[in-house]
Amino acid sequence: MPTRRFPISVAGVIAAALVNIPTALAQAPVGYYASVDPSTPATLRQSVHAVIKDHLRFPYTAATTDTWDILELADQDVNNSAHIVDLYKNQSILKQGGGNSFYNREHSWPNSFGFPNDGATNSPYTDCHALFLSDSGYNSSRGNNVYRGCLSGCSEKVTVLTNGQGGGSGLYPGNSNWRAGSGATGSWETWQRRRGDVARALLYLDVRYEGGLSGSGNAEPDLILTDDEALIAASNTGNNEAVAYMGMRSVLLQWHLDDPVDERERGRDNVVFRFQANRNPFIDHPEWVECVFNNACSVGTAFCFGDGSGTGCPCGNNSAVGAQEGCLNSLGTGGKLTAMGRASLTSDTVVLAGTRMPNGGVLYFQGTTQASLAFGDGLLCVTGSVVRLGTRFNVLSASQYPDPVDTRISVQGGVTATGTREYQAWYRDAATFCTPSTFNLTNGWRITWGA
Ligand SMILES: [Ca+2]
Ligand SMILES: [Ca+2]
Repeated sequence: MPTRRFPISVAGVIAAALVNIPTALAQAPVGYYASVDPSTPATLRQSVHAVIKDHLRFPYTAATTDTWDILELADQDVNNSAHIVDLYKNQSILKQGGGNSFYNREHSWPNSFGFPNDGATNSPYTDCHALFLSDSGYNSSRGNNVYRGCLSGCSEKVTVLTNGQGGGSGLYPGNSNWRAGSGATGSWETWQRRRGDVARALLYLDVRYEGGLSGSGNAEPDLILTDDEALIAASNTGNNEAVAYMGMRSVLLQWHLDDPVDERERGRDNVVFRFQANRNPFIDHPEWVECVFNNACSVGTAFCFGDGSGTGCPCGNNSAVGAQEGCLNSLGTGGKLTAMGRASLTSDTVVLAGTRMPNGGVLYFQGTTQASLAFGDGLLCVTGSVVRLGTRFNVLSASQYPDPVDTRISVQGGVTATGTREYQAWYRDAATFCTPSTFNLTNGWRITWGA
């Protein structure tokens, strides 16, 4: 009977997947983002700001640990610890240990737009999440130009082939940077492998700096990304400002998608975290960009609820009507699956998030058909052609797939054409609860993949 064949095949996929549950590769410390509330753009922005504000500020230049020390580690050549690789030219250069004629410190958000006067209370000036070592000549060419694509009459600033990236010239856009004009009406188009890095640096600044006073009572600017050239131009006053603008916002959001987070950028974030004790949330959670900056805090739709509205739960363990979660588990909660990010096959940032489950093994999987069949202590909502995405271990009753180091869902799930896929999470539940089975499931979640 076909209705029986599907659960058995799914059970086989699940059993095979749980032979080895890998330990999650450490990125953010466990619990670092535990207080974050992703319900709405406002709650996510506010709660992320609360996590990353009041970082440990290091001086720009000093005999003690300063930004040179931090940046020479953050921008260290991954294949040569005696060298750095600069942001715009991508050249590997022997570390100089401080002021030199080869490279200097690039404020990706030009400090003249809002925070030009360095001082012990001016945190953005020395914030290493947004400072990069740059070839001095290229830094000078970038000047105060806003980040955006070449408008017209641009000059090329080529990259050097280093560690398999960069090199070549003459063909737009190639691996080159392109510049024209100056300031708010000018443009600097960062080359393709680093444009996501500068985008996420500026997205970080927008959320890190929200005005008001720091925990130690110092005034901080509210830094805001915009596409409004007049607002950007008006921010270049020569003084520290209460509110300042930079752009272009829409371009940076596209650059974030064009150049996904990679191991090098994660390593950079980890180095800065070691010193400043705050992280760039958009490196750890690229999917949050959709919520904070594009007002899209959910992607897809929930289905197959353990609330008795469809198939009843196996032992009457129905969850509350309207909760849109799975059947109740041994914690007395229903496992809940949601998703956030961009469901695009060319720039996939989707993350599946599971909550309200016991701390134990969990498997995120994909299928092609919606179902609603009693299975273990819950309901199987997803059948058809089933693909294992990844196994996790719930911590604080929650987990997600993918983590930053994992393969994207669309790739792992082999989604090669636009259309819908169905998702669910299977997790360990106590044998003494409900049926003798040791597992339960969340609600189902449908995602429609676009180009
Ligand atoms: Ca990059
Ligand atoms: Ca802000």
